[in-house]
Amino acid sequence: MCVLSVPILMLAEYCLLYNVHSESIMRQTALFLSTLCLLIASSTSEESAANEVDERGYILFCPCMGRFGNQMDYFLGTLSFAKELNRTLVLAPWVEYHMRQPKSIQVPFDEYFRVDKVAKYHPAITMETFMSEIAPKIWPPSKRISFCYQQRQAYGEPPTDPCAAKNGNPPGPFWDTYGIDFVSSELHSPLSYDLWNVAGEAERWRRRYPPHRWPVLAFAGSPASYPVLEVNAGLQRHFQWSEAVRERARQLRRRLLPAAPFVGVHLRLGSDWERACAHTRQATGNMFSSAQCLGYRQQHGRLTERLCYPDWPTVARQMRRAARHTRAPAVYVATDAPERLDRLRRELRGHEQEFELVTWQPAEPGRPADAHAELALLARANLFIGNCVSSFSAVVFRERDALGLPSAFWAFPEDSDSESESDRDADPARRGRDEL
Ligand code: GFB
Repeated sequence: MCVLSVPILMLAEYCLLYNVHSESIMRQTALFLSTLCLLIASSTSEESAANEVDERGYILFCPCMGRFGNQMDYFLGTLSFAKELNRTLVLAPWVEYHMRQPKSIQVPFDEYFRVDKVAKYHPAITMETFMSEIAPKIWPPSKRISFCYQQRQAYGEPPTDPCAAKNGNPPGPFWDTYGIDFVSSELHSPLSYDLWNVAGEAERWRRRYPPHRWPVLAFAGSPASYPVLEVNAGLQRHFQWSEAVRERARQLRRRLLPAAPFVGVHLRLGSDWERACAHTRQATGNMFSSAQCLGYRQQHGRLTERLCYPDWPTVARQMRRAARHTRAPAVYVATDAPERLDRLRRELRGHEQEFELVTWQPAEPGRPADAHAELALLARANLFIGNCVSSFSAVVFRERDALGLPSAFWAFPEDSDSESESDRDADPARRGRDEL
């Protein structure tokens, strides 16, 4: 029972004793105290949910591959994996690489996303909560075993540490951030992470690793596929930006895009991307996130270099169309290589009066572009044009898809040039909700 019931009773007694007849004062004070009581009770139950050991067990993982977009794909797959195995998901930190920092930086999950929204779908706690509240009870250093499908340590070396969970950067710094060392490895093959296409696989996992004997399954990597499986792409709706990211996106919008509506675009232009796109010439299937427009069976088209690295006339043409259709006075361009935008400005020469081209401008000089604020901003544009192959664009596309907002891709469909300029990229009936 709430401790505040005592003051509530005392208040009633006081009223009787001193003959206080003001019912409204009494009622209001009692109401205030009982609301406080409820609030305390609910926050204590949330805390205790995080403190209480889940008998169904836990899944830990390291999103040790790629940058934000890649990691997002792994998070979606891992959330689904945890749900299928019915274990609490320990939300790993995001792994980042900062200039002049030799080791990866681990950013707590909740700096970018709300834990409560994920946990509403499936039990989830952050790595920080797990290590401070749960690990001391069920995961002593002597029981820390890393899981991997098969031997990861270079062949030929004595298999003392087959999963090699802490070899290199980011795996070493990742686990070190939480003071985790592994005493041994567990190779779980032939059990795979694909619980959706292999019948009975989830049940086999549960039988081989029952939670009472294996309370924690700590994966050296992510128990998920890249790119994300079609069946798991919709889970993006459970990843809602933290209030801090939303506020930074709002500020960005207030500062740079005061007039609504606006078109948001992602141009992946860096030299790493240029090199990656050259591989499309030999590719036969999908590459990175290209299934988001081509379809998982490439039923909507085929992969081309132009889809991956669109030419400037195509970009300029699609931007102009989008601005016209949405009647947007501005197009916000998010890019990893702003120095390459001069080429776009040249391409748009003569059309400057049609819309304003807006890009990242730091609030303080020298601050690098805030990728998460840009993603949150793009997610709420009236129309979004992204790079079909990039997993960074895919984060925006999935979030908008969940909200029913329209998106298009550069140079897609392949024959889009042959269509009239007036009708294709934006469907006014699906015009975006204009809010952040
Ligand atoms: O997110 P990501 O996995 O997407 O990696 P791709 C690209 C990273 O570049 C992002 C930065 O996480 C950001 O840090 N970046 C890209 C941007 N575009 C923008 C932008 O518009 N604004 C800001 N602020 N930052 C893949 C990699 O990238 O590229 C693969 O994940 C590989 O591992 C491949 O390196 C070549 O799928 O686009």
